[in-house]
Parts: sequence; C-alpha cells; structure tokens
Amino acid sequence: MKVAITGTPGVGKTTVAREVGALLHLQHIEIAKFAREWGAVIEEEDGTLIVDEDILKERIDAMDDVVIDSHFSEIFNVDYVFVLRCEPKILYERLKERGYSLQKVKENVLAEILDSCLINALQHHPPQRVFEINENPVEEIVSIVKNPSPHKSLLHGSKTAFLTEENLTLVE
Ligand code: DAT
Repeated sequence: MKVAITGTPGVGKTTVAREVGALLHLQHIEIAKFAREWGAVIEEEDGTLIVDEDILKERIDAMDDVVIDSHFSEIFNVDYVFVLRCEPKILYERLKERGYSLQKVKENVLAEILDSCLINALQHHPPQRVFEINENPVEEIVSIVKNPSPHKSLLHGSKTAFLTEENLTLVE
C-alpha cells in the first residue's frame, strides 16, 4: 500500500507520517531527505528544494508499503492521499517559529487559505482517494485506511473554509 500525506509546510506532515508509518508498518519517506539521498535535488533556494521529479517518481514507483511525506502529491501513484489542514493563525505562528522570513510565512499561509495543496491533489488524483484531514490526524488516517469510505473523501467536497476576512489579515 502507498499513502501520501501532503499539505502546506508546517501543517504536521512529518509528525503525522512518522506515527502513521509506525502504526501501519509503512516506510516513512520524507521527500526532501529522500531527494538528497538519491541525488534528485536540482537547486536549493531559501530552504526550498527544486527536485528532479522523474528520479523521485521512478524510485518511489519501484517501492511498496510507503507513506510519502511531501507538500506535493501529484507525481506519485498512491492508494490514498491525505491532505492535512491547519488553522491559518496556528500555521502562521508555527512557520514564524521555524525561522521562515515574513514573506515566506505569508506565502505559505496564503497557500493554506486558498486550499492550494488540496486543489493540486484533486487535479491529479481521483476525489474518492483524496481525504482532507483536520483533527486527530493519526487516528483519522489509520481509521480511513482500515475502513475506506468514499463518504469521507473529497468526492463529497471540502469542509474547510479558510478564506475569511480575518484569515486574510494575516497575509496583508
Ligand atoms: P510539516 O512536515 O508539514 O512541515 P511538521 O510535522 O514538521 O510539519 O510540524 C510542524 C510543527 O508543528 C512541529 O513543531 C510540530 C508541530 N505539530 C505538528 N502537528 C501538530 C499537531 N497536531 N498539534 C500541535 N503541533 C503540531
């Protein structure tokens, strides 16, 4: 089985993917580390990696039983995509604490407000395989994998509404 855990930087992908991997016996692939190990980094700027997607895709296609932890999910053939969501206010604080520049904090918070990762996932994967995860991410993901129900998937739309005036003040 192949699972992708995606979302804006700071939403909790690595924290959650580690636990999900341990519980479901899936190898955790942190995509930035994996890209470095396989010489798939083309360029690095301000902590952001430009990666060779063909190398990553080829390597990961040849593997099984993995949980892929990546802010982009579109190139991977997976059984499920879980898009982690985070309140923009909380994300703003997390990214500031991480030492991101104000510009980079705002860019990422805006991406979360505008559902960028979710839209990206839906453009490349069937909606019944894409799940939006807001709370209790580890429990929710494990439960969906054990009992996949299209009712919880993006086939029935997103339940997140981060595009509010209040949230937009964060990125002014
Ligand atoms: P990502 O891999 O998406 O960049 P991360 O796993 O590194 O995110 O988490 C970013 C920070 O947020 C890190 O300090 C741990 C914290 N964090 C992650 N998930 C959390 C949660 N559900 N509740 C509180 N803090 C969380």
